[in-house]
Amino acid sequence: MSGWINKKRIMHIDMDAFFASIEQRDLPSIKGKPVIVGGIPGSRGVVATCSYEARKSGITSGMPISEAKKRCPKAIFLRTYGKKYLYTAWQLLEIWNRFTPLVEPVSIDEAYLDITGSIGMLGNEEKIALLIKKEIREKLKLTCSIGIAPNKVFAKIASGLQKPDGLTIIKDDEVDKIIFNLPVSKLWGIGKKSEKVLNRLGIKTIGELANTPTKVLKQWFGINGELIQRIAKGEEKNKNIEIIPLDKKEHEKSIGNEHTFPEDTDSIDYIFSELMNLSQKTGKRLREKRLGAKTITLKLRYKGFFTTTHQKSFPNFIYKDEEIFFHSKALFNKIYNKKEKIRLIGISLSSLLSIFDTSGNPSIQKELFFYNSKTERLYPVLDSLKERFGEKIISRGKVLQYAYKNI
Ligand code: DCP
Ligand code: CA
Repeated sequence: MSGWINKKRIMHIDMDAFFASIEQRDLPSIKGKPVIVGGIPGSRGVVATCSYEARKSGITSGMPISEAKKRCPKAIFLRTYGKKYLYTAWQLLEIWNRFTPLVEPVSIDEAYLDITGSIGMLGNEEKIALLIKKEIREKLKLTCSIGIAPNKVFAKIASGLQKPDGLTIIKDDEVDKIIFNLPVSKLWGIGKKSEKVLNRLGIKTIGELANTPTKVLKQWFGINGELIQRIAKGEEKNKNIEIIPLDKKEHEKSIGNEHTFPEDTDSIDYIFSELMNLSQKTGKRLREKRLGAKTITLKLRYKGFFTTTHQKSFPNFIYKDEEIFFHSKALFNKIYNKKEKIRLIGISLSSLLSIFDTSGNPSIQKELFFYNSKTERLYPVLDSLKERFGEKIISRGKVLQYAYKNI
């Protein structure tokens, strides 16, 4: 197999039982005990995660708290504490960024690091992994599992092979022996359904999937057949398989929506209801792309086709529908010439920046606002954290900022 030999060394880091380990760290009396984070019995929540002690009772993420209580009555149940996990995620990013500039966080507790260029400077890859583990253990009192392989797909598989606190290194010439003998279910993107189909075709291992004629896979999976085979080969052709640091992620320059009224209007209620509609549409598109905006522009076209725009910029990023509506309304009030009817109204958001992608937990996803932790970028991060979480996190942020400057 030649597709995966790319001379790159990619590290995947995944924190162990992330939310639960943070809680155990902060409350030593629950260390070594089954801890379930997500809600307390009697609540209708689901398990966000649980400690490895609780996993022995078959508790999994997404399971209703009531079911978890049945399976493990002795467990300690805790509500999620999003801000704390967010802060820890931020501290992790600080650590990772010091080992290579090529860090791509993929969820609240996971990242890919391209360490190819760091190997010469910092020693061999095992040494780098052990240094990262040591730093996380000493500074954050947490453990992680690390996988190192020639590409992202195999590195992610590797980090999962020896959890918790694992380190699995797969050299180029070990891919056949280690990765290709694993079941296809270990592969990113292969769910239970696809696994069943593959098994029925006699394809049980990743190696068998990599070597199946593409034609056969296309027959069963359509265009996805080609994709899953490429993933099985760990090929780098797919752009998604390259490391994309947060500050290099490409996105549009602006996101906007316009509305032409069926009839020209000067009804403020009508105009504002359309403005709300546009705010929701624009906000949704912004959040889908995990972006925040620093500038909003309002466009008005009058009956006689005269068009005017006005914009406002903010020190912090906006991304909520209410924020977009509030600011577009203020712009409207400022520029609307009451003598003429309106033909078209539009909102555009620009100066966009990536909001960090998280675990899929919607409560955190809404709050998590994150990008590359280079020093100059810390200031807007601090501002946005302050706005959302108050002074407390900022005082901790300042400590971190100070620490960062002194590294
Ligand atoms: N999470 C969540 N809801 C889910 C899955 C995860 O809220 N359905 C949160 C809680 C986890 C964190 O995201 O602690 C990271 O998710 P992981 O899948 O990496 O799980 P853990 O880190 O908890 O455990 P593992 O040691 O298996 O990685
Ligand atoms: Ca994890």
